[in-house]
Amino acid sequence: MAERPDPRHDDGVAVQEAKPKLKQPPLYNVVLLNDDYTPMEFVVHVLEQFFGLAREQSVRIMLHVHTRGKGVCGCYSREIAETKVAQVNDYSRENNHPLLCTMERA
Ligand code: TYC
Repeated sequence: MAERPDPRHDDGVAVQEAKPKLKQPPLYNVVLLNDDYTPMEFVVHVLEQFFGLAREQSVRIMLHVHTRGKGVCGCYSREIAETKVAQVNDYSRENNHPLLCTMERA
C-alpha cells in the first residue's frame, strides 16, 4: 500500500491547512411595531405571554414602541425568533388587532 505524503512536508509547495469553520449561529432581534389602533393593554399582555417579561418591563417596552415606532422584545436564534413572530402575528390577527411583529439580524 502506498503511504500518503505528509501534507506538512511537501517539497516546497505551500500547503494551507483548512481552518476549522465553526461560527456562532446568527441571532435575531424580535421587534414590535407601533400602530394607532392596538390597545396598550393588549401589547403589554403579548409581551408578558410570549416573551416571558414581567409587567414593569412589558409596560416599559410597550411605551418605548408607542413613542419611538418600534422596539426589541427579545433576541433569539433564527428558529425561535421565527416562531415568536408567527405566534404574535397570529394572536393579534385572531384578536382583530393590527399589531405587527418582525425580526432583524442582531
Ligand atoms: N399606539 C398604540 C395606541 O396608542 C399602542 C401600541 C403600542 C400599539 C405598541 C402597538 O407595538 C405597539 N393604542
